[in-house]
Amino acid sequence: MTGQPPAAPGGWALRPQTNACRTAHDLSGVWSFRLDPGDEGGERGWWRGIPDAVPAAVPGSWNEQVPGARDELGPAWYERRFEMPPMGGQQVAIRFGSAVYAARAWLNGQPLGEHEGGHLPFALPCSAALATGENVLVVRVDGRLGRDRVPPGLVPPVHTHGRVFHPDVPFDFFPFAGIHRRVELVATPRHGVSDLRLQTVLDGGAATLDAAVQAGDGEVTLALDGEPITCPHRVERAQLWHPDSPRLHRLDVELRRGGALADRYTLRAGLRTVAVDADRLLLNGEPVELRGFGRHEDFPVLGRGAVPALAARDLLLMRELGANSLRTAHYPCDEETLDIADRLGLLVIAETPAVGLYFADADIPRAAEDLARRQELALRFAAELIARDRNRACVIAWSVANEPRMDYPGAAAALRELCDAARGIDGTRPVGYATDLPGSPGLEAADLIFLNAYPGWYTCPANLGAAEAALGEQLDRLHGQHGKPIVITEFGADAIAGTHAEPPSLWSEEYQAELIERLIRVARRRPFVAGAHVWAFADFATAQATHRPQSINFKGVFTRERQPKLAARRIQALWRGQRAGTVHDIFTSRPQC
Ligand code: BDP
Repeated sequence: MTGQPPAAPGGWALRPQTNACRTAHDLSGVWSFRLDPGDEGGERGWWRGIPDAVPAAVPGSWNEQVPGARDELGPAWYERRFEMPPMGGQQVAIRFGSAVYAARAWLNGQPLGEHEGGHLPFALPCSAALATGENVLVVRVDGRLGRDRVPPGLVPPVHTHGRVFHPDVPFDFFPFAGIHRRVELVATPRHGVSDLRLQTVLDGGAATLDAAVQAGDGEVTLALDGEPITCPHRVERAQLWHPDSPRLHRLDVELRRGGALADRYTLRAGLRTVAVDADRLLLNGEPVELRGFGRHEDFPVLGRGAVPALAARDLLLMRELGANSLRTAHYPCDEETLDIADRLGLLVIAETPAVGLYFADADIPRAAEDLARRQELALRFAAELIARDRNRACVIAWSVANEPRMDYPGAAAALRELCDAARGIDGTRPVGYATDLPGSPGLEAADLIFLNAYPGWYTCPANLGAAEAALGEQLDRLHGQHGKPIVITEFGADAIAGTHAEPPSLWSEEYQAELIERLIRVARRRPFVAGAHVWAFADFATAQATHRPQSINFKGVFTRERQPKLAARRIQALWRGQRAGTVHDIFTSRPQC
């Protein structure tokens, strides 16, 4: 065992689990809910319990769930009553997988604490407030937008490509709000195992696993697949984790005091390395081609509420299409999605919630303060994401932002600070940010280039030949300038399912399929292009705008309900090297995993 990792932000680094030493009691279910657009619940004492509430599900966004709440961003109040399960005198906390955007919680009228930032977990210690009988947990969730938040809202249109949405967001997805992921009552031993960091090094056919464990006093022991090990531990003829064979090992960490078991933590670990070597992205020392999608967490009624069935469906469909990769755009995904990716061998680019960053605010009061605060939050959220996901085999790169406005002074320095901070916390994965402005300064700070490009849609629309040429030229230029691997993190076209046109024209399934196929072929002709992610896996809800019919972004290869468009079978044929099957084949062929 080498070294103690520094404490994770918030102390929640280890995901809850239930075993002989730990308990995670799921509080998901039907909670009570009430909007508070006038923000008067605090004065009225709703933290003791909310009057006149309606039932609402957690996890779930309130916007499509509660009638009349679609465009309401809060604040809103949630209440959950529960009997205390046996907790055996351990330290207890309430752990939220994600509340968007800011949350404050009380237990039995006592304040527990607060957390800012969606899509990332936080744990609020609650031992002192817990009652032996019925407990009343109240949570105030504020999803309102602001220039001092990340992602920001209420941004002047000059920073949003002139696009105006209602609600007023500078990003292209609906600002769903609510308690989006599992809430758990978590009991852990005092002075137990508090963090764990794994690292693999390869040497010929062998892998060396190192583990840094942070724990209270006592003797720490490790076991790999049930066999005691000491770290660094060399595995001869290692079965490496890879999309073709996503082998996961069971790693048990035990802490003993005076011979007695004081704590245990179990992790599924994959042995694999990721590196950038000149203009190649290497997985286990070999060049890898990322074939995949950007994926939003979005489904009718649920909004962004996490449901593992949806994640399983989506990731299984990705594998069916021959994909081996996804980007969690534009925020960290649910942890159960990563469980599935680990098992299916999907290579994940994990993105922070820093979408829509901008670096100037002429004529706006508090502009400098807001800018400084956005950067502080972007740094904090990157650290929280890495603390959560750093032991994941499936996570192969960090994306510290999506489409920051790199054409402003100060942007390059801010992105350098973000990339350096991520690399400083985790030196085992490449770091980058997805950019639509690769000609602006900033990419020097990235280990690889994540390029968002829309030839054939936003540029040279309806001109397939020009789109191919434009992408090819852009890729060659970027390669010449930077000599780094390029992943095309977004490209594609909107297609309204059922709209057909021959010859292919904008908004038709044929145009989308043809454009995607042609651009993938352009990318594949260039060995320095480490992959392409189609935008997007499925159609998703946006705020209202004149350029978003039905408030939907139709760039999905599947509809919002997960029905395939023509592009799905064309992509499957390309990526699986088969004749184009029928759409029916996508659903009936045997899983490839
Ligand atoms: C890209 C954004 C993505 C949008 C996409 C689009 O990164 O969030 O959904 O454009 O316009 O620039 O479809």
